[in-house]
This record gives sequence, C-alpha cells and structure tokens, in this order.
Amino acid sequence: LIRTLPIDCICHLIILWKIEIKVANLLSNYYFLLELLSKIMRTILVLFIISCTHSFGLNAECPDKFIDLEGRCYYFSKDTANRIEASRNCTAMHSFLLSIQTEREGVIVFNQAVKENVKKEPFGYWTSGTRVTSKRGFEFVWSSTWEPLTYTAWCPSEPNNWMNDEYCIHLTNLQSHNTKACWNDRGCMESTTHSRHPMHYICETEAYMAPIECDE
Ligand SMILES: [Ca+2]
Ligand SMILES: [Ca+2]
Repeated sequence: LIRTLPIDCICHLIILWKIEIKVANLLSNYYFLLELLSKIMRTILVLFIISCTHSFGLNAECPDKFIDLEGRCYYFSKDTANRIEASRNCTAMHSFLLSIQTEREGVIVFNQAVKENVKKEPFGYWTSGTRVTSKRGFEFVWSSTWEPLTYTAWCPSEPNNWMNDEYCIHLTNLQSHNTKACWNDRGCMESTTHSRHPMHYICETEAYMAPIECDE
C-alpha cells in the first residue's frame, strides 16, 4: 500500500496522525470530548487513505540512467562490450544482465531498443541467456537467476552453436529490419567482431521507493 502512495500523500497522512495524538494528549481529562474528536480524526484519516490510494498510481523510481518499462528498470548501454564485460558493468550498477521471462517483457524491451537505435542500424544486445551442460546435454538458462528459459524467440535457424562456440544469447533486429525481435546464440567474447553488428547490453533491476522526508 505504502508503495502506491505518492510522497505528498504519505506526508499528509503522517501529519494527520500526529495531530490526532496531540489532540488526544491535550484532552486526556475530557474523556467524552476526546472520544468524539478521536472518532472524527479517524474518519478523516480513513477518507484520506481511500482518496490517496484511488487518486494515484505507482510511485516507484528507477536508478539514474535506467528506464522504467512497466514497473521494472532497464539500462540500454551506449558502449559495446563482450558478455563478461557486460555482466561486470551491470553488477557495477547494482543490476543484472537482462533475463526475458515473458513474451511481454521481450516485446517492451525490444520496442525500447528500437527507440534507442536512432541511426536505425542492425544492433545486438547481450542478455544473461547462457548455454550450460546438463544431464540432457546442452540447455539454456538465464544466468542472472539460473532459471531455465520459459519463453523463447529464436531467429530462424538459431540456436546453431556455430563452430561449437556459441554459449551466450543476444537480442537482435538483424533478421527483421527493426520490426521484430529475435535471439541468436553467439560467442561470449565477441563485442565488435562485425562492424555492422556491434554488441551492446541491457541491464535490469527492480524499481525502488525513494526515502520519505516530511517537512515538520
Ligand atoms: Ca526480466
Ligand atoms: Ca548462432
């Protein structure tokens, strides 16, 4: 509930609460009046809470340089990096490389990547998707969370593990001319191997609630 209240609203609630306590202290000798006033203040408080929660939406914030996409925070790098550097850079910003858990997340992240792509060039963004060995042979997991892939959007003929050396998943627009996202497995150490296809990265983290400071 607190997370849904804007700071102004929370401050007003705190002020009302303090007034009620002060009134109760002042009138402690007049039990009858105290009870009446207390009831009035409580009614105002409840009405205020209802009004606050109905008037405003989420007020969570993203860290600097991160973009709020439907309540989660994403950073689209301008620099290029190999997968290991990309992961290290996300950690330095208290976040993780992107994990795409749902089709919806895949769509909103790709749409933002297209917006960031002002030069309208082919692009690649590292995700945390990683090929690992398992009892069944090879499989992919999101290394940020070690969850198996529950949704996939592979490009045509991918994953192909080219030259037996493609262990990392990146998001790309190459095959569909900016209109549709797809994923490719690629060598984790590549960053700018093909000048037409530089590798950026996307970091992801939770939105957080800013500390509440009220004027006394
Ligand atoms: Ca995610
Ligand atoms: Ca591939």
